[in-house]
Amino acid sequence: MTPASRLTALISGATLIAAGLSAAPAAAAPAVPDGLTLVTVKHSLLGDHQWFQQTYRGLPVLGGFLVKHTETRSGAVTTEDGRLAVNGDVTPLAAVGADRARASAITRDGGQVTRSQLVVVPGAQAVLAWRVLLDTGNDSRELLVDARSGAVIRSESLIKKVNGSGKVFNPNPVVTLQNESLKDASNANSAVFAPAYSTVTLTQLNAGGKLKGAYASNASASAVTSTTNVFNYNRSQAGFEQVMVYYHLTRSQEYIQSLGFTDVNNSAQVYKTTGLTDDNSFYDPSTDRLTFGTGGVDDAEDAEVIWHEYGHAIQDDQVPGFGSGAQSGAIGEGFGDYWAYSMSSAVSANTATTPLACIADWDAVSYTSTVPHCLRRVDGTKVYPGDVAGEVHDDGEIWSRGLFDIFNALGRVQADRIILEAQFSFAPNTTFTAASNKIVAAAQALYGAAAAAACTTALHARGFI
Ligand SMILES: [Ca+2]
Ligand SMILES: [Ca+2]
Ligand SMILES: [Ca+2]
Ligand SMILES: [Zn+2]
Repeated sequence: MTPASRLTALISGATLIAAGLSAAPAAAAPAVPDGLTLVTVKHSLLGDHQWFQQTYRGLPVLGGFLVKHTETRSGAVTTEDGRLAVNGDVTPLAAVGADRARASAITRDGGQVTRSQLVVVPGAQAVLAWRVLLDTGNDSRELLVDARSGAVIRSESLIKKVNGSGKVFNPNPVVTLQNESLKDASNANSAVFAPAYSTVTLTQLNAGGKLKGAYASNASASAVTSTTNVFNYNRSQAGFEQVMVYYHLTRSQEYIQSLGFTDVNNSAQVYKTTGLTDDNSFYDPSTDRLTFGTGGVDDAEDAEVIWHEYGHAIQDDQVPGFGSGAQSGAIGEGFGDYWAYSMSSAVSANTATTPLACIADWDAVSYTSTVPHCLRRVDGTKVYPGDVAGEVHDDGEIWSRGLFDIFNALGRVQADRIILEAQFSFAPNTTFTAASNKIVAAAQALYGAAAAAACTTALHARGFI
């Protein structure tokens, strides 16, 4: 680029201040210097504050501003110049129309357009872009769409995220305390539980003091609130389960994103910890909502139950209507248990007292008499087809053992990347064999022949392939 072709919208601050000062007396309308548009005038105790939007060839320059403060008493004027350099030849004519830009934005993030305008994005090579605002239902997003190509340059949430804190079990008190003798005692808190509570950071919260954030949204009755975003409850208080689910869903989604996936249930998962007194929890695909029952130990006091249910939400997001057949239903239950196993592996010791393969160690104390107390295990010995019982949770143990073996052959990160990647290709009514072949193919594509062979070995051992 030749120096002569470089353009800049910046004029000197001295010129501008001079223009402002040379304007009419205070009572008259404020002067509007060239390249700036008056946005608003605010009146404070000590003076007036004129805010200007920087413009370039008549278009707003994103983020560029200038403010002029006039002290009422002395008449002194100070200026803060927040204008930004606009370099390069920005032609203020859009090749891409507003309709196409809006369509690009909706394709990227969904939702409905609330506003669109042509802007200049400043920088070393300034760009003409459409600024499109979207309401996606659980977020408000600002997208910049290149006005030459129609490509989305940037997408950001306009909702301020805050961190809070709260007390949780992580994953559950049986594992943390290495104590298989714990009792629910009708939801009573007691000293024995004290060392089982962890104080954690609640990330991704929307401003507003509720347990609503980027990846989890509390829809429980009498939902707890905190103006300071501190959510400390014990297990006898209804707020405790609400915090448990918020935290463990959010951690799950943050882990998924750390694997590189940006489109695996990447939205605020709605959940309820109230209204169901059964000893059961479920994901409802018709409402995209998780409900946690309070029978026996409150289900949401055990993170492994929360993660199991999130597994259903993950698969339903990846494959609309997933789990419509007997085997795909079992794959759904098996994956939920496996997801609980994988998530728990990051926070659980694998001991003789509480083997990592034991799922829902705490919830299960209410309905099992042998130790360790397990809702199910992921290290069973059942094989397809001889051990198929025709019940999705039971048959899910065949699937979860296959995933367990992949995890232990390849490690957590590779196993989870392979399994999540493969699930995008599962049919809603997939079979053990078809799903196994997708996993082997994903392993081959992501990590090569040795990883594919490890998956084949694990799934062959279960009789699937
Ligand atoms: Ca409770
Ligand atoms: Ca329960
Ligand atoms: Ca466990
Ligand atoms: Zn389930």
